[in-house]
Amino acid sequence: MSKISKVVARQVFDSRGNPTIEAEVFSKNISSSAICPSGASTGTFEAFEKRDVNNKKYLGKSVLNSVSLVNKIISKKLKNLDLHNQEKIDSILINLDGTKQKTKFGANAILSVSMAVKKLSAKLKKIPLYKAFLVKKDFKLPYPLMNIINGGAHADNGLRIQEFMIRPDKAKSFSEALRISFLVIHNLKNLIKKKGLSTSVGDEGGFAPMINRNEDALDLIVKAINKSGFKNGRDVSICLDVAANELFKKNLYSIHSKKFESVEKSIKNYVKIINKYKIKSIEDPFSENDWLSWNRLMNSIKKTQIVGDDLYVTNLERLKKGFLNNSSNAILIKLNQIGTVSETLEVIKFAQIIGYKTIISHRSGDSEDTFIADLAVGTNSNQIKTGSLARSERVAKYNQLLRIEEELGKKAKMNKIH
Ligand code: 2PG
Ligand code: MG
Repeated sequence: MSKISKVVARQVFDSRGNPTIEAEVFSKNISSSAICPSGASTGTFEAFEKRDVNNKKYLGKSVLNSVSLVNKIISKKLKNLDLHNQEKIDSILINLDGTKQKTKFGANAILSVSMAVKKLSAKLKKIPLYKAFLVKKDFKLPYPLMNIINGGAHADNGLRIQEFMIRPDKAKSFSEALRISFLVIHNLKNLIKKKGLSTSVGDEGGFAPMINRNEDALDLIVKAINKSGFKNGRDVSICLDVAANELFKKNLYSIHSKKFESVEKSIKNYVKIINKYKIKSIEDPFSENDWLSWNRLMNSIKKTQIVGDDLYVTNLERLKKGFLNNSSNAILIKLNQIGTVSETLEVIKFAQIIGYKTIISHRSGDSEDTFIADLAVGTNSNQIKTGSLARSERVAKYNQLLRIEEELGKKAKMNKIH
């Protein structure tokens, strides 16, 4: 048994330059640390992100109260506990907070500790982190969902849809998946440049050119795929995150243009773009409480992956409701939506039992922490969504997957997406 000797937290900064919390867990003089990410387009039912709203020194964004809660309370409570008993540690953290959405301590404080415990446990067992989750052998690598054009809340252009992604379906290995994505991204950059538009990137590393029609972004991506020598819908697929919470008002949606339209019309337009652009995956096509519309979309399409993000917020109860309602066939997994590693694993296990695809995801405000890369492999998740091949906080996750692929050697196989 290895015991926790102390937990130390500190305020660090995320990729948007906002304060976030890093926790470092010690067992004697060995330690591991983890950094909590932060979303911009968040779901109402997510676990709470605690910030010092009244402290104007950091414009109300500092996390110094959470840091002190970890240093003064959590550290004492976890002292001498068995470091390898993740479930017990997480349940102590959950009970210590005692609220439904972790509003007392904040999911940011709790999660950073929970992740650091997991990392230190693997370190002390002398196993790589990906071997410390659900899968014990036959590890598989996830397909990357690369967000190559940013819109919505992640950019200042007029694009309605938040994320235009590519998935290199043709790839037989992870390094090949990155090579294919690399080619498409570089060709896309040239196409954007030729149009006289800016090639600067948004929060998740995708380009954020000043275009405002979804079709303009989709046409550019199809061109880039073709220019790279691939076939759209076969070698490389287009996938979307609509983040429709942000585009919803009084039962109407402004997804396909600035104009608000009915659900029926929105579904018709979805079907149109799915067919025209061979779109293979759509995340959050409708808002988080609009269960009926999710079900109507599921009944209107056949082969498209429909992903619940804000709908489920990595919460088991909401996932169960979605399953009974036939709302989607995949779930996005974000650790900080629920707040502990154990609860996240519980949701992944359930999703896989009911046949849902699991997609491990970053947040738009992220860091150099690569925990989610190992989590994707260690839970046999089909896909990972962690931005474009730009900005180090995004690329860090892809680089970690390259290391895992190298370590697995000949045994490294890609996961199944179909
Ligand atoms: C999403 C995420 C990550 P955010 O909506 O899926 O891409 O964005 O972290 O801003 O919620
Ligand atoms: Mg999303």
